[in-house]
Amino acid sequence: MGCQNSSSKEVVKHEIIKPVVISTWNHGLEANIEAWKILVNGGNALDAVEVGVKTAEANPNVQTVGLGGFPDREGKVTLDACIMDHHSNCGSVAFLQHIKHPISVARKVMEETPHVMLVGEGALQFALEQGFKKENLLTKKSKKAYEAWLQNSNYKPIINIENHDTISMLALDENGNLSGACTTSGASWKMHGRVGDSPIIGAGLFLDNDVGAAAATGMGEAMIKTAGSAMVVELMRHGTSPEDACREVVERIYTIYQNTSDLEWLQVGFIALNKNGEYGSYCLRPGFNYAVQTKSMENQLINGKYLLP
Ligand code: SD4
Repeated sequence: MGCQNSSSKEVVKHEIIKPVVISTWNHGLEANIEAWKILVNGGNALDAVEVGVKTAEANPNVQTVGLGGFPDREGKVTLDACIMDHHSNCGSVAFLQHIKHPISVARKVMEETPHVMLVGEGALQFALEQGFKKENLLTKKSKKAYEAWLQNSNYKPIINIENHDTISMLALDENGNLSGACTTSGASWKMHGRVGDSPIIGAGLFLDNDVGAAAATGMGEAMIKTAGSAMVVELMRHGTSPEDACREVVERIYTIYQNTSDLEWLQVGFIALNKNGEYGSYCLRPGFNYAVQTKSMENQLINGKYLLP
């Protein structure tokens, strides 16, 4: 009898759209192109996100990621990155100097060590042991910008400009597996030693292969205070759509900051991708965009919906 009851229930099956890749900001377009080459040939999401975000790390004109990143207030380029795969394996580096591809060091932390996170000198030592090359990441262009900033030494981020450009990427591969990557030189002119959300699993990036993935950009302190990316995934677990899940966490951040002076310059944005290949985004203020490519849609930029006018 019980069988009859259950068989009479309509089973709603979602068509799963895959592969899909989604990444933050304009440079997400170029990153998606490289990731897509892997995804469309049946490659895995982990390789796709690593290769994808490396384009921004290597590009000296992207001044908030990798080579050419804006330095901290002491003139040092310090990088944060993390990566996570469909088995919930993850690796992370923070406050890493002199290495152009922190995302690849993060992957090595994941694959070659019993740990999740290495920071500072220890992360650099590990990278060198793994064969990464020590380089000067402070380009002439970023040095000039730093010297101009030194004139006033005013630490007041400009929305969507100075804190613009962390690359976070999420991918769902042909096998239905998710991975994510996040890499940045962090908030420009930050205090020496400051670490943002980008290398922190749960804040800048999180995924659960049964549910979906989420990643962030913007003022990292806000994502850390809310465990932002983990919360987006948790909301999706309970059936919330990717966009609504991102919006709910942005609203929580707004609630925390609404009566503070920091609100004036605060920007945060999330991207999310669920197991069915549905994606979405939400940010605090206009100006945030992200790039998406799916099997049925060409690589393109989409403006994030926002909370405040
Ligand atoms: C940070 N979340 O270090 C990074 C900055 C960022 O787009 O995302 N910029 O706080």
